[in-house]
Amino acid sequence: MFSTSKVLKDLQKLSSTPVDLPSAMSKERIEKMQSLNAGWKLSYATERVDEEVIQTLFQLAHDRNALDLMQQMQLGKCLNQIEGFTSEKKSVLHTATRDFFKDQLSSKEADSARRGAYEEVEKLERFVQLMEEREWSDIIQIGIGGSSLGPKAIYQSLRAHQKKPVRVHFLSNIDPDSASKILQEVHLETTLVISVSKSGTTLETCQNEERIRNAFASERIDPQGHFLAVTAKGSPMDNPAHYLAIFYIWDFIGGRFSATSMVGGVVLSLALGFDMYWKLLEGAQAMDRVARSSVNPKNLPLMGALLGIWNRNFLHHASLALIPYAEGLAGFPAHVQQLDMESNGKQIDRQGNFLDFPAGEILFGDVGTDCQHSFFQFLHQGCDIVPIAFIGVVKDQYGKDLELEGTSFQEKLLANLFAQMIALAQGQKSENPNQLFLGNRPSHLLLTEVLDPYRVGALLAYFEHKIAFQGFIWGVNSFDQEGVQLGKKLSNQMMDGFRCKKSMQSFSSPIIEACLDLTEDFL
Ligand code: G6Q
Repeated sequence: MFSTSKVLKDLQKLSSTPVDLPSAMSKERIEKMQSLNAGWKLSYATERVDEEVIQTLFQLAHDRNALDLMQQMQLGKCLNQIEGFTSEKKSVLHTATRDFFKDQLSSKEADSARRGAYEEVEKLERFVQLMEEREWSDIIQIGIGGSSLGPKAIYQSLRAHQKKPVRVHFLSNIDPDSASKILQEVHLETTLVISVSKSGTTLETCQNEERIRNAFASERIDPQGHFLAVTAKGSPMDNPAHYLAIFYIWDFIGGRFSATSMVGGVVLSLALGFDMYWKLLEGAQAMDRVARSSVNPKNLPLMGALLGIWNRNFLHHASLALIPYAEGLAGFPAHVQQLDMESNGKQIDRQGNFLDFPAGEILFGDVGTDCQHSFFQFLHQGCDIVPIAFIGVVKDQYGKDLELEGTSFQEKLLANLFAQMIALAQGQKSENPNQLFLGNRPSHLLLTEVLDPYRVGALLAYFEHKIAFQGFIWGVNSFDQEGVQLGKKLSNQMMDGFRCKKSMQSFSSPIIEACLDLTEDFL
């Protein structure tokens, strides 16, 4: 197990005297503790680490075969499994959905996955050309979880580059108001609907598709030329009679890791253009190569993973705040929250043993500077220390920045970002306890030039690999999500309960009856 290794003892010893940031911060430290790759610079001078800690964390990565497992993952080895128990038993090949550029990986599994993925990409390119003739006012992507969050985050991050006037809506929730709101905004005559569900059975997606089809019917519009599907071959949704076109994804691509597959590809290509999607894939693949390259600071996702493990397991901080100082990245905290918490929110290792250390982290976030005016009080002076992953961008996206009082808005944004990092790290001495900042609140920064598809692709893959590395090092299976099943099962029983109530039948369980009775006073 993780906690019996020698390197763990070394790290535990080092963690008893972590770097004191208020005294350690210096120009040299900031200049030294940075690393640039795939368009992104990682600056980690404001983490409570020194060279010895970094080297020992690298030793941990070596001992836990992190790089080897990353290579095996990208080659298609079966890594999504719990040995000796019923589990998904699949390879994890989301990287094959973009392995079309330099230094392609070769194995039977990776080659066949890449071939299949490339066929879909070619089909999509042809389809987008055909669609050029049609003027869509609205696109609705119906899908939830992994079939929504990643594509939505990417779309938002690149919307500034959108040339066509089409409006894009993401419909995920079973809340009736979600569909009602979108239906109020769209012109159905010129609306294209993309239903995205790998399984083709997800309640929210199937019911929302039905709801939108009903809306077409009530306006007497033939839905035939309006609906596309993205699903797995042979799923209940794989029905050509229902859709203008169907694009495929595969079982070895986990939902939350599927943003670069057709799950994101169709909506991004139709809204932003195929070229943008292609560049996104190129950026993601550049980070895939970085992730399997070496154990050193150049491997940005590995560095991010190790810094997180240092904070989580040795400095005992359970949370991580993800704060992009970029409006375009507003959807990233929600997407990375799913990636991180669904992947590593696990209590057992890959052999089925209970962990004797905590894995995963509580991830939340929002864009700066807005959140400086909301939850940053807690981050500066709260009783718990919350490490922060900042994201910064040097140039604005729209090219319409304005200089006022000697600084541009972008400079003001960056000034705030740097100020937060330094304030959290260095703190402030004061006689007045209310104005005392203890400092030693760790953070790191991912910085890039501008949000373009290449860099957004690289950022997306950075988080995918950071989280996979942490899972490899903790020894958990980051690629399943059994934890969501129990709630699903019970919600089906609750729905049966509602049916029984309406038809005055008796309930199968008094607890279900009592839950449904909670609504009585409001009906
Ligand atoms: C992600 C999960 C989950 C999944 C949704 C949608 O890794 O598997 O969030 O993406 O439940 O599933 P479908 O695509 O099958 O509808």
